[in-house]
Parts: sequence; C-alpha cells; structure tokens
Amino acid sequence: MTKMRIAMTADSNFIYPLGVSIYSYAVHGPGEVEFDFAVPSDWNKMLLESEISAVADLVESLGWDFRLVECPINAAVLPRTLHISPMTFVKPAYLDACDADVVLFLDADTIAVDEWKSMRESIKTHAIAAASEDNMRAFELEWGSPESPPGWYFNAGMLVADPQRWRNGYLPRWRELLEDYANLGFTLLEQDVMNAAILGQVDPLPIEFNVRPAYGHSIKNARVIHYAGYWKPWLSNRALFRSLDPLLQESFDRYAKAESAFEDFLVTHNSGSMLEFWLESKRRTRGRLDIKSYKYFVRGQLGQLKRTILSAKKGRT
Ligand SMILES: [Mn+2]
Repeated sequence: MTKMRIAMTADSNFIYPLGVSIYSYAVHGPGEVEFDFAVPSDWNKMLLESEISAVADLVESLGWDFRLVECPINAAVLPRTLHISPMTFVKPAYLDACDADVVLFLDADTIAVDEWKSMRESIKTHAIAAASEDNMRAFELEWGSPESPPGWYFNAGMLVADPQRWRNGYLPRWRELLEDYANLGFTLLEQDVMNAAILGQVDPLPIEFNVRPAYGHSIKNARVIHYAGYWKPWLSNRALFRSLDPLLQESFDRYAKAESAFEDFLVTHNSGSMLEFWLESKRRTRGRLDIKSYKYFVRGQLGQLKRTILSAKKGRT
C-alpha cells in the first residue's frame, strides 16, 4: 500500500497549535505517512528556520516522513483577516505543484480525536472532497446559479484532494480570482477563492471529519474537531473559557487533553531540546504571563460588541 500523504502549513504564530495537531493525528492514525510542510516561496518572512526544523524533528520522531515543500506563491503580501494569516493561500498553491495521487490538506486549528484516515475514501469524482460550510448563502447566491441547492460552499479546513484533477480544472482560474481578490469582494481568503473557482463541484466529506463547535456542531461523534472561528483554545484563559457556551467549553476541554497528551509524549520521548522548544513556543504564543492570551480575549469581546451594535443598527433600518 502506498503511504498516505498529508500536508499542513503554519506561520510562526501557528507553530505551537501545529505541533499539538500533528501529534493528535499521529495518535489517532497509526501507520505510514508522508508529511509535507507546505510553505510559500517567501516563507522566511513568516517562519523561522528553527521552527521548520522543530516540526521536522517532531514529525520524524512520530515515525513519519518529513518534507519541506516550497509552494509557488508569495504569501506575505496577500490579504489577511484579523485572525487568519495569508499563509493559508499555500493550500491551493500546494495543489498546483503536488505530485501525490491523493493528499489530505489539514488545518492546524484541528485535532484528531478518533480514526481519521478513512476520510481519504471520500474523494470520488471531483478534485476536492470537503464538508459543507454553514451560513454562506449570500456567497452562494452571488456566485452560483439560482437553481443550485444551498450548501455547496465548502469549508476548506479539512480537504481531500486529487491534485491532478485540481490542476486540470482550476489552475489558471483560482489565480485569476486571487489577482482580483479585493474587487470581487472576497473576505475569507483561500476558502472564498477556492469556492469561487470550484462552484460546488466537490465530493461530500462526512461532517465527523470536520466538526466545528463554533458553528454549533456537537463533538459527540467527531473524528476531527476544527476550531474554526475567532476563538482558539491554545489562547484560552479562565475569563475566556467562562464566556463560552457549553459546547465550546467541552471542545476546549478536548483540546486541553490533546495538549497534555502531546506534553506527556515530549517528556517521555526523552529529548530535552524538543520538549524545551515546544514549551517555549507555547509560552511565546500566549505571551509573558499569558498577556497575549488576555489581549486576544479583550479584542474578541470588543469585536463581538461591535458586531452586536452593527446588527442592531441594521435591524432598525
Ligand atoms: Mn481552520
């Protein structure tokens, strides 16, 4: 049997969650894997060499093959959102160049909590298999035909892809759309661009491979939990946790378990430098005395307040 190919990406801010995520996939998907760390051509503006080698060490210590794959795109200059890095544009750029028959591209804000490799079987006839995204009707009406049934907009966090079909169908198209990103009114980075290129021609991915608690999905039968949305569990603190609804709290608890399992592995793996790197990267992510984590909480609360006021104003007019 050929090895399973998986690809992920992260900038410096996402290195720590990338480590937690990789470890969770290794625990719940034993067997051989070729891991591609997909980075843009200008990766040195967004990542340190020491971070790449730490990811390589982790991946290899889990028994997986590691490759650094420089994808044909300059990401640092591309659009971003308040909490999503332009690094995510390497996803389609990676597919432009990937030599595997099938690849799983996994977001770093996901953790596996059960067997996940069977998601590979979801790809049947299309270039991409992905789960449907909620609440994207406005985009669907703007881009799709009026007859196309709702729910064709997909979430790009968990993808199974056939790179050859991708290149045949969408290679010039997605780059044209990206060129015109601002004029076309896109907001959700590579996900909007990929959806506007593909227009619903995807194979369905069962939701258990992309459970998003922020959108109200129960984690009961989850194989993969996706911390989509603003609130990220690795930046959580007591105040933030208390402000969440019970479903999100439960999913944050699951993340905390994945983090401790990762730490236990690092401790017993008996490599002092690896443990030190990941503990330090956690500290860096959260800031000294968790200060970044608290700033993030306040910024998120203010953002929510602003949205509430705006929608109340809208409601009145
Ligand atoms: Mn995500």
